[in-house]
Amino acid sequence: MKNFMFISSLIGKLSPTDYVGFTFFVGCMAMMAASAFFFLSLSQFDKKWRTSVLVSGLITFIAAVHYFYMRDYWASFGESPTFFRYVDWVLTVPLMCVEFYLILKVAGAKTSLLWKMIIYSLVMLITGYFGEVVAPDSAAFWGAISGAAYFAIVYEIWLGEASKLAAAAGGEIQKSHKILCWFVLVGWAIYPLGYMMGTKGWYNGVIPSGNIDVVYNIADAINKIGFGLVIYNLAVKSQKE
Ligand SMILES: *C/C=C(C)/C=C/C=C(C)/C=C/C1=C(C)CCCC1(C)C
Repeated sequence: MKNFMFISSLIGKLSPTDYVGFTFFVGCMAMMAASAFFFLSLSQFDKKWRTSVLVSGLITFIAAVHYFYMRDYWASFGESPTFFRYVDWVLTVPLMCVEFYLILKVAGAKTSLLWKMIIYSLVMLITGYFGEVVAPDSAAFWGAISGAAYFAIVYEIWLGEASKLAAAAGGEIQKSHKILCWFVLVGWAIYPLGYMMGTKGWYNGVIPSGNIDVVYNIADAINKIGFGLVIYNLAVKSQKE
């Protein structure tokens, strides 16, 4: 009994009716399982594809560690772990941008594309953090800058240099690039919607706060694991050719 109480004081307890907590818990497991899958598959790929699949695994692994903390934070304080979410995003979103570069390298992508994408994503997340946490009174202002950086990423991959490189590469690479473009356009759009719903005077009455974490948790699973699987699939197919 003593041991049990010791453990439960270390690990926040989840109530069976806590659906937000449940999605944190499931998110944690899903991210861990996906990481194991990507890491254990590495030996089947040659050098050219190994890095891309490794990065897929790093993205879900970093998320798994954050989900472990976020689940506990939620269970202990009943609050949205906004800070941990942003730390997670600041590490994983630039890595997703790196994936675009890695698969386009065969078509001659230059490191300038890599840096451009990383900088856009950092601007998007840092200004978003300002609007959500540091200066919520000017959430609209920071949200607009963040949104502009988001559109810069969308432009780059749909119409800019990255899309031209994908067209030049053709075949499986072009097909996978297109799917990843959809992830960014549709899957990533959930986050700014959540931001607007959490901003007073906008739509914050639409979804009770707390439930927005359910939306983020489901979006994260799709965006991180799904994104990684597209790359895994591309690596498998390209290796066969
Ligand atoms: C795995 C996590 C992902 C893919 C997170 C993506 C996050 C975004 C695309 C966030 C975007 C935001 C805006 C475009 C404006 C408002 C502030 C943000 C940071 C929520």
